[in-house]
Amino acid sequence: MSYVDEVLARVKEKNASEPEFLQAVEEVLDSLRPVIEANEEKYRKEALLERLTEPDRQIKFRVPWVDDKGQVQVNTGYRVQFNNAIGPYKGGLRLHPSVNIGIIKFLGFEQIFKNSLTGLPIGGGKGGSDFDPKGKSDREVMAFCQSFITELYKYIGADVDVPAGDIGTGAREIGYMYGQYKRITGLYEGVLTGKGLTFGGSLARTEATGYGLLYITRELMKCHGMDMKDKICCVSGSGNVAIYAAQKAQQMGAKVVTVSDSTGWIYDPEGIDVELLKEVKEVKRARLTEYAAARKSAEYHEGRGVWQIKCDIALPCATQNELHLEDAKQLAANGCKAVCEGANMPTTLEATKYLQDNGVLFICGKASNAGGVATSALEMTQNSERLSWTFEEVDAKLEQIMVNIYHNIDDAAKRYGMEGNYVAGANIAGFEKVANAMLAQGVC
Ligand code: NDP
Ligand code: 2IT
Repeated sequence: MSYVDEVLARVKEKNASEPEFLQAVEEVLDSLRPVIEANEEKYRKEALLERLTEPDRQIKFRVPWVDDKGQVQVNTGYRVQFNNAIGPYKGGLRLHPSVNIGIIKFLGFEQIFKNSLTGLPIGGGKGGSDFDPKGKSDREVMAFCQSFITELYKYIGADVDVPAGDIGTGAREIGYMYGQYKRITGLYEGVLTGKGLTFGGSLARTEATGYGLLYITRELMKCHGMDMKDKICCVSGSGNVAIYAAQKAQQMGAKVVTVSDSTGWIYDPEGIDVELLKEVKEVKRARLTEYAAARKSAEYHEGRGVWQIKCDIALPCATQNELHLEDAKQLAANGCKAVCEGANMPTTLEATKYLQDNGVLFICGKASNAGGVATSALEMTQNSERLSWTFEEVDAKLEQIMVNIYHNIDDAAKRYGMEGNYVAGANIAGFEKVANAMLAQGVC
């Protein structure tokens, strides 16, 4: 049995109840086959893949807090510190009722390769809780965040592990967490990213994931003889990533005709009104029905359905496994030219394969959504040097990082005879640096 198959079998046996983690590992190890085969004996002796697929540590804790009725609530908190071969653990905190250890492990595992692709010195980690911020008052969210950090502060630090936002965690939550960390430790340090601009946050971090997604998409299109002008884009989600992806796509001359949330989706043939969307989602924290109510050209549909709409470019920006095989078939049949992931692992393995086999350009999230964490690393740099850069400076660095990622993953795929397979390219390019660092640091 090949070394990859041996490790895959072992990982499946050990983590049988964690389907998302297994999906992420399978995708990565499958595409690393040619790299591993070229060094099979050495890597097996070093147990490189076993070490890579086993987190450095998993922290799980109780998060008690008091709701507005005086009732004590209890959630579960997690932080998975996966790999720090190339830098301190870095990755977001997800607050969503679906959070469990398998979800956090899949996200932490992906983060290792994504962070490596940024070219910046950050390792992989992820955390979160099954707390649902929806419908909670600001005071309840603060109570939760303070309790969460009262335990997590022991394990994080500017040179140790630097959490940030993800689903359900935005500027409000990071602010409450930062305040509590500072209060307990007395330290004013860059321990979290995505902070407010008055206390160490970086300009352009809010926009970075969505903007970065469009910078890499434009480079992909350009390298295939196409531009963004007048391209029809379908975006899913309507949170941080989706909003700024839609904004940058429109700035590039494309037309974004859909967005979605967990209850329904919007088709707006005249193009999404991003300012209205921001008002509904960022200010009012309301449902998309409010967007439809305020805009004549918009149709609201219950359930899921954005991938039925004919488009040139599809940008899944909501959550994992939201683009299925039947969606991939519909997109390809509608002449979609490119799918670039804004979310983490939004496309199922079968859907990815179908797109790749049917001539649809496909960039996986660990490459195409890396702009968020890359800009977090730029926030860390600014915090360390106690300076803040202009929006233009950060944005220009972000764009360069995304263009570099495209060329690195393209080159890596070509080196192994898989031209155009950007999934393999991303996994290989991300892996090479981490593997070299792990081997150089000895058995640890
Ligand atoms: P937000 O919480 O800001 O927005 C999430 C959006 O996705 C909302 O519209 C939400 O709808 C929808 N959504 C969430 N869960 C589900 C679900 N189970 N089914 C259907 N819709 C769902 O999160 P972000 O925009 O920050 O994150 C979106 C994706 O991008 C995630 O995969 C995240 O991991 C990834 N990502 C985020 C980065 C960042 O910097 N924020 C960086 C890189 C990747 P509703 O409001 O109804 O829940
Ligand atoms: O998935 C991700 O890359 C993020 N949620 C951002 C992580 C970060 O540390 O900025």
